[in-house]
Amino acid sequence: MRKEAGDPILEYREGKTYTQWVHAAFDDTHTPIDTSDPRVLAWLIRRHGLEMTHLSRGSHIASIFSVAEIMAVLYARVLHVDPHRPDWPERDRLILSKGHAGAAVYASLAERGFFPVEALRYHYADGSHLSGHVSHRGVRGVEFSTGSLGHGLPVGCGLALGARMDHEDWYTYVVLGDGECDEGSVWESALQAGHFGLDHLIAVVDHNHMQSLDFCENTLKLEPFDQKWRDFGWHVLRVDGHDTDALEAAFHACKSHRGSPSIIIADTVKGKGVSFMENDILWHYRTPQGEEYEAARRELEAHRP
Ligand SMILES: Cc1ncc(C[n+]2csc(CCOP(=O)(O)OP(=O)(O)O)c2C)c(N)n1
Ligand SMILES: [Mg+2]
Repeated sequence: MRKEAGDPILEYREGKTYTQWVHAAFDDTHTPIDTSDPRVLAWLIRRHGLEMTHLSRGSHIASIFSVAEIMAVLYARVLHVDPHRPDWPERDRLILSKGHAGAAVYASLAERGFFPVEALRYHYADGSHLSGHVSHRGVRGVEFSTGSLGHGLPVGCGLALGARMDHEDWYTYVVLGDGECDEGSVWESALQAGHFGLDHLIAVVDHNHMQSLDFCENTLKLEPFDQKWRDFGWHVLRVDGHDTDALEAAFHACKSHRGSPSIIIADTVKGKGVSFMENDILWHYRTPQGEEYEAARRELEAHRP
């Protein structure tokens, strides 16, 4: 989180701090913000995702929006983590394997007290620890750097296997993209986790049916997706990935399941929350600027929980 005053981002913000700017842009004067409510946290993830990609001229806003409820339920309701002791040995481990949506992790960690929200203004900035893809270097609460797709599940398997060998009771959570499941390493680790019956490993697929610049169906078919995981020995649940109650119930069901690893296939909409970004290939890489930024901001404001 290095980077000091005088950088172009601060000048772009007309001298306002990030926090002042966001509070003014979204008129926070009337509504108390309770980050332990997953619907509120998901909304905060979206608004930071918008601000962070706007400020940095960064990409992947649609990927951030599609995973917002998944991350919010994890950070608000499921993970046993402590912002004051990010290295607490008995904590649960979370890996966002679709690391291009890193802003969703940074926003969650900041809003849950791991580091100041103000630090979010350094996302993507030269010299900043808050790199565009998730980085654990210098960022409290991040377990593992990702961005090169296909690495989160193999590492998650290793963590879960290690925990079992040490007779530890904590859980490992891995969040994957559906396009990411084209990677062979995902299926190698799926096979391994099934073989070892790693019931403290819980994966989630953000199943938005899109990857980069096309639909998954046109790129590499995944169906029958649920059945493939079952065939690899996994306990499979399927939920609406924007329904925070359904997600929370699914996580609890996975935690109490024994004998095999669990996966939640969460059906989502890429770009969820801003109508003109939803299911539009363009918004994988496009950065929100000008009238598009303003329109997105107004839509999010109108749907404040
Ligand atoms: C190994 C690897 N290959 C290619 C890329 C480039 N890339 C970044 S995002 C992306 C699409 C990912 O699609 P998906 O996993 O479905 O994530 P979504 O953005 O839809 O949530 C690709 C191919 C990458 N980051 N890593
Ligand atoms: Mg996808």
